[in-house]
Amino acid sequence: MELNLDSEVLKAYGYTKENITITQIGTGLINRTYLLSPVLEDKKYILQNINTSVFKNPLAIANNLKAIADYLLLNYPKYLFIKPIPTITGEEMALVDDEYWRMLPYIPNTVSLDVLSDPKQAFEAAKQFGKLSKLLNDFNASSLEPTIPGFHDLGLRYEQFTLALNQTNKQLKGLAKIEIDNALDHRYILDYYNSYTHRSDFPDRVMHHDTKISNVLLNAEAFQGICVIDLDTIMPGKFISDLGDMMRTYLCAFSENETDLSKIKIRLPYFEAMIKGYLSEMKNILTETEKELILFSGRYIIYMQALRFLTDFLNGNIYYPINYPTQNLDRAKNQFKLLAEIALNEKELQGIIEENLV
Ligand code: GN1
Ligand code: MG
Repeated sequence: MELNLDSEVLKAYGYTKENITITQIGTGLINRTYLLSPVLEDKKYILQNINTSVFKNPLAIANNLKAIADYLLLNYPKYLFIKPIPTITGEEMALVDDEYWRMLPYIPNTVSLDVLSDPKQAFEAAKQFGKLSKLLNDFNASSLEPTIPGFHDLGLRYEQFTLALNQTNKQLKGLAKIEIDNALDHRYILDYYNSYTHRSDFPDRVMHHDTKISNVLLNAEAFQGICVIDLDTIMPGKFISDLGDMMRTYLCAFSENETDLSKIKIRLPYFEAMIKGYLSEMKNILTETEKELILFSGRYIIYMQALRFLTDFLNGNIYYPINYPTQNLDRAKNQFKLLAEIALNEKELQGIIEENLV
């Protein structure tokens, strides 16, 4: 496939279109990602265009990653942290026609999965995200800049939803009636969240903030976790962000794009594996308050994602790319179903958590 990639971007890294093969990869909704295979090298690289309408301050990403990479190199030199490769003039990113690009090493013999097909994968992924937070436990999280201000601030997401509700038109409101009621009915999740945010043993930690399975590289044969990727949203946050997004994306066999809601079910063995993997790294780090909030983390993130999809639908789909007009509404429906499944399985899920905390 011939890609419309400006040769100036390649030039910034010392390549030309003649000495490199380029393929577009990845399934993320936000950034565009390419695999570069230089003809004369064994190594391959990942080239990513940073979506600056989402990441309005790309320098914050570069600064955060540099600070974390330096810290990890000093304290845990064996840990594989994928940091950007500088341009030939030593910049952290290439700026071409007002667009920011960065290049990363491609890690050979690894795979990135779009769906989980074995609980072991949930264990390995959760372990990797837990490990990153554990190694950064003594790193000063507040020294990092939020790369998207208020990204996982449920209060802000709720506010954005009510704003969209007041500004939207009758037709969209009519179509979304059930989901709007659902969003309002679940407001207690926000109240519960607010009752915890100022507790002193609910600290800000370094969070990845996008822990879906495709953001973990696994060994291609044994599916062992190798490292985490997609580091743009590494910033301070509460531990419920990472664990919650794993619950949102690992527990059901079908993604947020599934429209047959009868398929939205929770797989307990995946939950158990995920909890075991995460706690294998974080059990001795989490505070008592955090331990209380393990199951809540799923509710918090699933509700927030439902609000975000619904808000975007009411706003006329300005954030998430869609394939058909009601896709964001369908995604919201899907997330509300998942939220209901958490409630339905609460006892079993809490039981698994408690078994693994002893
Ligand atoms: C976005 O682009 P992707 O898929 O990595 C979003 C996440 C959402 C996710 C839902 C920066 O992530 O917060 O959970 O879509 N990232 C941003 O699919 O908004
Ligand atoms: Mg992402």
